[in-house]
Amino acid sequence: MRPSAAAPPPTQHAELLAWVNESARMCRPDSIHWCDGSEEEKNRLTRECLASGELEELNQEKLPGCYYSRSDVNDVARTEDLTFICTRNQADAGPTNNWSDPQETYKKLADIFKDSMRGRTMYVIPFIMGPAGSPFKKIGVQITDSRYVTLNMRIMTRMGRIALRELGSDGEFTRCLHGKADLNPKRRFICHFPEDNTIWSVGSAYGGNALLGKKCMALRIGSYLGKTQGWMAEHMLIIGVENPQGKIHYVAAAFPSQCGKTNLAMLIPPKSLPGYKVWTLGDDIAWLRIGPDGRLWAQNPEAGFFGVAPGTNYQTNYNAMASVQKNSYFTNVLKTDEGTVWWEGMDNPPKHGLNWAGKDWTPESTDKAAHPNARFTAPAENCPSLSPEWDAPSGVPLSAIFFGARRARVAPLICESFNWQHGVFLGATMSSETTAAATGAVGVIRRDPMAMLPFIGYHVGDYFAHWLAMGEKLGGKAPKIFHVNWFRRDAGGKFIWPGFGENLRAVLWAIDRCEGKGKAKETPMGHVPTPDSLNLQGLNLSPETVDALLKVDPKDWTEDLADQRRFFDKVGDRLPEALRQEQEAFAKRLA
Ligand code: GTP
Ligand code: SPV
Ligand code: MN
Repeated sequence: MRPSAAAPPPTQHAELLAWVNESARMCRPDSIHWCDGSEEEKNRLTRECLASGELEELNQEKLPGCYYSRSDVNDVARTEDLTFICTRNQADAGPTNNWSDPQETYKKLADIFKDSMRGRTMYVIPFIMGPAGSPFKKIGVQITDSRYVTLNMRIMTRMGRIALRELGSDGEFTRCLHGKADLNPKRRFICHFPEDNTIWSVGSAYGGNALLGKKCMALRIGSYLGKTQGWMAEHMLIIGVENPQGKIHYVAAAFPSQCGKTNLAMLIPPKSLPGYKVWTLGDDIAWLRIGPDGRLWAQNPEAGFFGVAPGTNYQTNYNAMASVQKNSYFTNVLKTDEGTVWWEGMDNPPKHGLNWAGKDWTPESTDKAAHPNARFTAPAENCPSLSPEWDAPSGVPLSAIFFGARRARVAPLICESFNWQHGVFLGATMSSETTAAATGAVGVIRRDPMAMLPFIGYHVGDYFAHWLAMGEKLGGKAPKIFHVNWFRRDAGGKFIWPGFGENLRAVLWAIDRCEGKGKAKETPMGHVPTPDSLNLQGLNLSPETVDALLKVDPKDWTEDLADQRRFFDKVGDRLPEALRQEQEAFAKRLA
């Protein structure tokens, strides 16, 4: 018998105990384990995962503490079509979310959860989103029958005893119930009950569907709590940009999934920009609050990185590569014969390995080595560029907010909004090409307001209104808002901007603008840099390319405007009037 099976629950929290018991009566696990977050617990779970095949050991000399996992082939990305916001009133979920009735949904999912943990252990994972003691932090408790999920939660959140201590005997927590069930996509549902502070997720073990602290709690439930409590939960990285004189500006940036957040978060300045340094504070989620000084402060609620593997290498993202050299998990990449990992975009492919689907792979194979959404899970503390402020209880004050899209055409490299309200308009009308982070077609342009389309836990119109209301409160202390696009292509389909470390050049222009410097040209979309105001030293871009990068073509934007209007019509009568007015003003400037 396992020692933990008989251990008494390590909490007096009556509501928590009742909920765990109730969940156990439904799911019928063989045993219940309350996670304490200890090394001993990690080692035991790892041994069990190795025995069951949930994890495979990697070469412990080259990658100490690293393990490999292959997911079910049908369980490799977020499933937005199976993700629901379950509010009592259907209208409150808004036109961009799938909705289902809370009572019916609890019943439908209870049927799937019923007896689903027989033969398995139920892990109870108390966790904190945010540093212990921080005014930003929120507590969640995840129940899961997946050891892989438990081990990943251990990296992505502050979990175990520390969270129970913070919770006390009557603290509030988000109930996060997760079960693998049979991993059948037909019986897979990711359901949020914002009015009950509850998440039920069943049938998937994939990151965004199963590590419930992340997208489900920190964004969908978080955005709802933020709306009611006066703060914001956003799909944003956070960086500190230090200039050669040692002055640091903090910037948060919202880009859709697989559109460059982790890369910008870990940016290494190019050699031709000596003396600059970028500090990493977060790579996916930011919680934003107005501080006592009236400025907007940001904090990363997570404790690790769940990053995209393909495309990551020592040139494009040195800091990510350095972060995954120890105590990390790799999911759906290629495992080489010597027990290391490989994926598309890394140099020197191995002669042979087993690919993400477990098939023999050689460089001649037509199959992918790694799934396009293959991921690594790495502790934040592994990152060489991690900011000393990353877990500061109060967060960091923002100078600028970026909205960034992946667009082959139309959107310029960088554009500064005229003011907060216009910046909210730029965010609200963002569109971007879809990626492999979610199931469905890749490369299709879709409206993705604030990079939050799949993550807003309530009505999108109310969400826009909340952004505007936050701006009112911030007044003159609001960060400046910019729109960026690293992904413009030429007629042959090649990226015309080198991207990655070179993106710092656009960031530095934005910081210049925050300091009242930096020349700009007014366009219908906002202020774009004059070619001479961007530091392009050492880049070898032709003047034509620079023009193409900074171009705001009224013809292209008039086409885009038609689609924007359709989107605003879809938002319906909860669309703030101010955004309609911004749209009309934009139309006038274009004409
Ligand atoms: P999620 O974790 O899904 O939210 O993604 P993310 O926004 O953190 O994106 P990430 O930084 O992981 O980048 C996604 C893909 O885009 C990777 O394959 C990167 O190599 C690639 N990428 C990132 N930045 C750039 C860039 O500036 N230019 C180009 N061309 N590709 C980039
Ligand atoms: C994303 O899809 O935006 C991710 C990965 O960051 S997941 O955690 O699966 O949402
Ligand atoms: Mn993300």
